[in-house]
Amino acid sequence: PDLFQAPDYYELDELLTAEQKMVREASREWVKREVSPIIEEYAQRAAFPKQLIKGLADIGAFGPYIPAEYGGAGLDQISYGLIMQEIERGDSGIRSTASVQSSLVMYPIWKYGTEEQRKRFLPKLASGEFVGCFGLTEPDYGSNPGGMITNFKDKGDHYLLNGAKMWISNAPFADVAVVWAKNEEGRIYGLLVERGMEGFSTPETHNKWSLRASATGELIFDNVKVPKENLLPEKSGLGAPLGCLDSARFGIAWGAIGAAMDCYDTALRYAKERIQFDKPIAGTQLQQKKLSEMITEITKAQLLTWRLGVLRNEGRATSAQISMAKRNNVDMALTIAREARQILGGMGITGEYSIMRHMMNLESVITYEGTHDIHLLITGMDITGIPAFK
Ligand code: TGC
Ligand code: FAD
Repeated sequence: PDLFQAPDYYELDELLTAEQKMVREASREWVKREVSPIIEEYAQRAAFPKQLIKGLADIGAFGPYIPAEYGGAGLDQISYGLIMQEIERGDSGIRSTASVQSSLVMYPIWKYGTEEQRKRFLPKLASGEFVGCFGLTEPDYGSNPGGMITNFKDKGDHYLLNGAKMWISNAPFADVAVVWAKNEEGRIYGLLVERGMEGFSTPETHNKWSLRASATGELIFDNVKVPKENLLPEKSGLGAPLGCLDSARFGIAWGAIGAAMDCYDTALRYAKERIQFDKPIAGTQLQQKKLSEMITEITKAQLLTWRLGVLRNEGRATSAQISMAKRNNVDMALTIAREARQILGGMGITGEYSIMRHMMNLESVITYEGTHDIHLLITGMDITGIPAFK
């Protein structure tokens, strides 16, 4: 059984509304019931549990903040964050699917698309009938997506798309891909590329040690004819994909807390039960130091993220503030996962417990959506005014 108990050391529940708590409880119960019992087996087999798509839609994880008229849950940003926290408490790979669908596929269609595109795609994405993916990263352009080579040419009645994307979550089974490509003037636009279009293929990436329950793949475009009505017209330039990333990174800042909570809770329970030298290892100073530091860091991250949620609800959160939270919280979660694994001794390396899976997953989370280094450089640029990337 999943015995998870969420830590709330500073009684932060008092900062949440009744609706936010209700949304969180529904997600928490769903994770306990549907994710925890099966996730280890899927991760071991490196398979995505597709049967969870319907449940993700039911708890509002596909487009939590997208208005109800387009099928979204119409919730606030903190509710969105809490849903991501609970899902990642189960597994980062499942949270990835929700992040991509909500913030990287539904968000750009909602914000940069036409009314016709919104009506055509958003309700199906919200219900899970369609699954989407987001193609920004290329083999030679990861941290520096502005250098992308993927391009499209105007052929009169359609666009001709060529290029390749790499490391794309959900790619192997996505029905629709939001693809970022340059036009003949070098300006970046988003295009909706649909499965079945000739010249479009999505080979899966195998042999990952991380995010094994999430399917990752390439997007290959070999003279793909994209109908003109599939271009997202309302925003162009690198700021368009980066605006989506703001929303996804915000969700990941919350999600990482979920993974950290699960590791802490597991390690605390184990340490109280595990007897060595005739006493629980939780009674030793060394293990207490680890556990005390974990709950301190989780509490700090919870406060940071709650405040960021308030700012985002008010439309005031800056990209640099989001970067700070993503960077801090993912690093915090990875450090906790590594320490928690040690508390479990040999048991920590097995699939009997969730910790090693979280630890390996977080190695992707600390790299995608902007690496740990890139987010530090974003803070550096924000406080000094000088970009150190180039
Ligand atoms: P730079 O010159 O700074 O900016 C170019 C234009 O973009 C604007 N901008 C933003 N707009 C909205 N939101 C933001 N966060 C923005 N940041 C910048 C900026 O104002 C400018 O606009 P304009 O109108 O003047 O053109 O761009 P740069 O080339 O120097 O790069 C900046 C840098 C390094 C921060 C950026 O490239 C970056 O963030 N790189 C990291 C790449 C990244 O995060 N990739 C993620 C791929 S998606 C993914 O990983 C999904 S995983 C999903 C999952 O499974 O959960
Ligand atoms: P690089 O950019 O080559 O970086 C390599 C190292 O160099 C890093 O440590 C980096 O911090 C460092 N570095 C880079 N530039 C600088 C600099 N200026 N100064 C100092 N250090 C620097 N992308 C998508 O578009 N869509 C997805 O759905 C998606 N899903 C993913 C799923 C997984 C499992 C993974 C692993 C990745 C995914 N990505 C996705 C790609 C991800 O966003 C990139 O891996 C990430 O942006 C880093 O790019 P890169 O791997 O090319 O590393």
